[in-house]
Amino acid sequence: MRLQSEYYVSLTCGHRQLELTQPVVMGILNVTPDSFSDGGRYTRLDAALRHAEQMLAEGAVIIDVGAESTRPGAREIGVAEEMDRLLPIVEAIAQRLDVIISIDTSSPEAMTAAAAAGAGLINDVRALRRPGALAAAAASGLPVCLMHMQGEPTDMQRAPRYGQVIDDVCGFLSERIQACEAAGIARSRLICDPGFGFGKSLQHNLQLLHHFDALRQLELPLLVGVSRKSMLGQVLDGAPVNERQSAGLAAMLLAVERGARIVRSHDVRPTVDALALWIAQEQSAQERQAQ
Ligand code: 7PM
Repeated sequence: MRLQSEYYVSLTCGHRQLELTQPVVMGILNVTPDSFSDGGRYTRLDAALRHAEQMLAEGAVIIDVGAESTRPGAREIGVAEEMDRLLPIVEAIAQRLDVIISIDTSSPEAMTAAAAAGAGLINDVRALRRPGALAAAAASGLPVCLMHMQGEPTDMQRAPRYGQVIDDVCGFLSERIQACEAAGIARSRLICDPGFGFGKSLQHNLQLLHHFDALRQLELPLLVGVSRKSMLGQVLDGAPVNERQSAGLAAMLLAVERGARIVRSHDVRPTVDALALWIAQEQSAQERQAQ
């Protein structure tokens, strides 16, 4: 197995470069909604900064900041509220930390404002399907992660259906890649993600994991997000979120073995450690081959 020289291995994220010659970790920053934060704006910002700082120290290369809840069945929050939560945090991290900031958003207004505030990557679970999103992402100049989702978070887990899940997901992503290119977003700016848990049954998720290597035909860097997801709980006979870490690491590593190069995770340190093992065995094999 060689490193994926057939893919674009370096993306320009604003004034930072994302090198994907080895798998990297995207740490998930939880942005607490106002209602759950007792100390108000400053406390919330301070907590977010500390969390970002810790993930950076643990080896995260990207920090993913999301304010809109994509939780199955969640209510949709307005753009104003989303920007209100997102922008101060993006600004604060950009000013203080040497890290690529990813924004988990579908709204064109948030993309434009976050890019101006110092974000380096757009992560859209709706793959730029909202009106104006293609144009906003194109104008930002930033790379974009296109994720597959069937339905909307409010109803996506009701009765997900596919012909062949891997073919349907690949077909959808191909169509979105074409839409991006038509809108002036070069292929060299794109990342793809099958969207584990987004309009998928357990069987769909397991098939996607097993056939993750089929996504390589897209010839773009691949992102995997399985951290703490309910598919892990289902495999573990209903294990709660705080007992899913080991299974999450196993799923992550299977995806990496099959081609994933960005790993989205809540648990940065354990993910970095698991990847260190994968990277070491990969390099060992390459050195032997070079001899
Ligand atoms: C509740 C349930 C809260 C699920 C949050 C979620 C992905 C993502 C999310 C992913 C990419 C989560 C999800 N998941 N972006 N945003 N890929 N690119 O589990 O898998 O974090 S939100």
